[in-house]
Order: sequence, then C-alpha cells, then structure tokens
Amino acid sequence: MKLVIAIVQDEDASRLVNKLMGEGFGATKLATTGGFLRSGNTTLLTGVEDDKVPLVMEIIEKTCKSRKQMAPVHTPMTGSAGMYVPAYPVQVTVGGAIVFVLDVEQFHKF
Ligand code: 2BA
Repeated sequence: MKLVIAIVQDEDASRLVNKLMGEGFGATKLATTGGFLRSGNTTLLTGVEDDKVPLVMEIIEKTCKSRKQMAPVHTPMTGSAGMYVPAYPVQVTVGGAIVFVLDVEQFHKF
C-alpha cells in the first residue's frame, strides 16, 4: 500500500476530492500553507493499493492546473538587522500539484 500526498491549489481541491471519491478512493483534505507564498493551499492524503497509484496520478495530473502568481519578495535592509523592505514582486508558476508517494508500513482501521 502507498500513501499519496498531493499538495494542490485550493481552486482544484474540491474537484480533485470529488474525482478521487468517485473512483472509490478515500481522501483526507488538509488546509495547508505554502512556505514560499505564505498563502493557503490544500494537501490531500490518499491511501491506495500499489497497482492503483498510476490511476491516482493520472486523476491528479488531469485535474490540477498550473497558474501564475505574483510573489512579494522581501529582502533584508542593509545594515539593519531584523528589518525588511519589500523588493520587486516576482512571478512564479504554482502547481499543478506536488506529489509524494510513500510506502505504508501498516494500515489499520478500527
Ligand atoms: P509555496 O511554498 O507557497 O510555493 C509556491 C510556488 O512558489 C512554487 O510552486 C514555486 O513555483 C515557487 N517557489 C517556491 N519556493 C521558491 C523559491 N525558493 N524561489 C523561487 N520560487 C519558489 P510549486 O513548486 O508548484 O509548489 C506549490 C506548493 O507545494 C508550495 O507552495 C509548497 O506548499 C508545496 N511544496 C513544493 N515543493 C515542496 C517540497 N519539496 N516539500 C514540501 N512541500 C513542497
């Protein structure tokens, strides 16, 4: 068994959960925050049998879109420890999805 951890954009999360549930997969949705943009994203946990991983990956890939966002980058002010000034914003491409696939040692349902 594998645990698929998918970090996706909030805009894609509900559709992705619906599609996974529709195919018979269980899913847990966590509200998370990206370390770089410091804005909300969604992390989905899905436990699946090994042979179903390709199907889950296909669903994620088809459902999650990449989007461009502006990221305010802050740089330290020269000579003033602890003070920050906003620098020029940079454009970053977020997603479609960041996916980790982990081996599951044990699965219990009580
Ligand atoms: P954030 O950390 O908010 O990053 C959002 C987007 O900003 C990233 O999209 C990437 O395009 C850009 N970015 C991130 N760090 C950067 C940096 N140091 N310099 C320039 N641009 C940077 P994605 O790569 O698609 O990542 C989307 C979200 O997935 C991330 O949100 C984070 O929550 C998660 N993530 C990405 N890589 C991860 C990793 N190795 N481990 C854990 N979470 C990760």
